[in-house]
Amino acid sequence: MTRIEELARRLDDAALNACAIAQMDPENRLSIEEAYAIQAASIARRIERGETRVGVKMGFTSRAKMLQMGLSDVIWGRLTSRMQLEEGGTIDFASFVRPRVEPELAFLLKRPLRGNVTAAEALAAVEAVAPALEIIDSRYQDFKFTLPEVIADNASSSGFVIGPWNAPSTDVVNLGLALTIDGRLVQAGSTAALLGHPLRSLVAAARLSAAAGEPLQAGWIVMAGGATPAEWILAGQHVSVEMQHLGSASFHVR
Ligand code: 0L1
Ligand code: MG
Repeated sequence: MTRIEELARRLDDAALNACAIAQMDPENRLSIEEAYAIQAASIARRIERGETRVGVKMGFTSRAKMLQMGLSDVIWGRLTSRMQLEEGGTIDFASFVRPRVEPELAFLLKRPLRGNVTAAEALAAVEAVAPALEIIDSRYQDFKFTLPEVIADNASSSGFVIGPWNAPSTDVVNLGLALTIDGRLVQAGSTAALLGHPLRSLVAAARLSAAAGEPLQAGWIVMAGGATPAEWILAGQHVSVEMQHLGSASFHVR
């Protein structure tokens, strides 16, 4: 087993068993390329277990967060079938290390999208848009990680819930949204937080996935990124996002 495969195995086991692991690279020696190779190898293990690839998640899509992390680009992760949770369904708190939730916008693609595309080309590939929730769950102890470590850890992605699909003609540039937990407003924001325009996130997804040799496919979902800071979630809670014009998505935590 190569070092990349060994690190991928550690992360895969941590996600599978909801058991945190120590940082693998506290001195920040892993390159970004190695980090994505570890991510790819850990997702390959899931595919070997029968999961299918269903799309891409974008991370650090708010300019403020990017600057805070000293980044000049977004990061991305891979979505698999097992990560998609039923809308309005129940998730098991014990199946996560220490989960958080963020409100997102999701795109469904009707045709492949690869490389350097314009916003108009990206929009022309969109079948539908939906309000969504991403469950993020860093597999590292005490939620401490470097940038390569979080990339290797599939950009902390753990699950996602998609609300109703809407026509792609819906203007998504500045939709108000409210994240509530047990009916209490915990975050309010706008889809404009996503790189100033959510389509920029889809354009970045097309560029980064193609560069990795895995161009976006028809039928794939692209989670465009968190529109507000993430919130911790606990067993017993009901989590919901309501997005202007698009509807809502929710789940319970058992
Ligand atoms: O924006 C994202 O979805 C990436 C989150 C990765 C960092 C974290 O675990 O908060
Ligand atoms: Mg996210």
